[in-house]
Amino acid sequence: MTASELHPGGPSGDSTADLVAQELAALPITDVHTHLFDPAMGGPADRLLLTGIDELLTYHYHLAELFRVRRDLDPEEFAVRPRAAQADLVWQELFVARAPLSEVGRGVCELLTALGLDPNAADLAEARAFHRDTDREALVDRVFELAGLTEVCMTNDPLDGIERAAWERGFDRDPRFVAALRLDSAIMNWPQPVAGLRALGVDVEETLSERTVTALRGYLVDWHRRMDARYMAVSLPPILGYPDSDANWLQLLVRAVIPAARELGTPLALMIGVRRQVNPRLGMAGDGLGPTDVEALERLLADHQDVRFLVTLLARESQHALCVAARKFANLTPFGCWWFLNNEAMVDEITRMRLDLLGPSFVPQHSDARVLEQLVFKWRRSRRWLTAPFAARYRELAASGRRVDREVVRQDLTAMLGRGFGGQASS
Ligand code: HDL
Ligand code: ZN
Repeated sequence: MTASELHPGGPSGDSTADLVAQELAALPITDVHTHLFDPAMGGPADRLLLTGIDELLTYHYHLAELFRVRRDLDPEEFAVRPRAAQADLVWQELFVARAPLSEVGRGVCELLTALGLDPNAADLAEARAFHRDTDREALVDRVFELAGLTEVCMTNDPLDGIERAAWERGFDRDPRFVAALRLDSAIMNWPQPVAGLRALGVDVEETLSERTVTALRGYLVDWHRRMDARYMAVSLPPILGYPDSDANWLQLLVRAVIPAARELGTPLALMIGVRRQVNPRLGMAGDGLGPTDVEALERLLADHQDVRFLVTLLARESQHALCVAARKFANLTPFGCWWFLNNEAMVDEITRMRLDLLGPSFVPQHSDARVLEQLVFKWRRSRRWLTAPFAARYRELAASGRRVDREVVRQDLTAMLGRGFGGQASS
């Protein structure tokens, strides 16, 4: 990717800003969190690696917007329509009848143009023909090249039967798709996970006994090793409540998950702030957010300073406290502008805050992509949005007399957006 592709307006005339834009454009990036899958695991029919315009337009970000402009629609009735019919209606309502002004709407238009398709099309015939006529491996190659990515981290759940079948069948790994062991299904809403875990031979019981804790820790260690995972991750409600809360998931996090992370020497990603199903009628689009008790996170970090935590918070109002906590605890690496924060204003605000408080020791962004082609617009836009805060800081540094050259910029950006997840030594 070149800076001129990213910044159609051409060079800014500021040599430092242009240097940052060029290095960001050319940087091979590790995407630390996505919901994509190795192509060898399966495709749309298995609900694994999703591709194509119908999957793109039925992404839950678009559906939330559709129901706003079509309050007559019954989301439950809409959800059982054929996926192509859903996509047709999204295209008509959000892209034809009105301008797709939202972040994800503009993103799809940028994607279509990057793929040589017409964002002004009256219908989806051209986009569907392109998807039909494009070999999937070739599409993966094209998308990674257009997005400027080295690798993406998946979200892997052994308790998902379809995904587990792929692991049990075995497949030739594509090194561009890195495993990340996701824990929600194993520790949230206990004792719901018990039946699924026991079906896998994990000797847990309904009580949070030592037997349960030991068996769960063994499950995590075994599957992390089996997947050759890069880290473990879990999404959590806004309030941690540590250490006083008696929430089952907190007990399991402290007694089983953190010891497993320590045993594996692997980072633990905490994605905090989700209020699940604020509006259940909207399905995956029905989740909301809440501010996080960062002081409880600080206590968790303080009690486990030998474990490395990658943390992203969903509430804008919690971001400053997260940066301050990261100044107190080197085992905390803030990452990404997650979900409702993945837009120009929030990325700019949060990145400037992080650079000022932390220097180049955090992970600026991840995509959260659910459909392969989303990587193209999510990463082209993120690079554009990251250019201004980084350029401003390097420009000020240069103006102070400190040398700023291509090597130092490349080194910093690689540490932050490369395999090292923020440039700190792994735990
Ligand atoms: O829990 C998560 O990983 C979130 O990213 C959810 O999957 C959410 O639905 C999402 O896709 N956000 O972008
Ligand atoms: Zn996600």
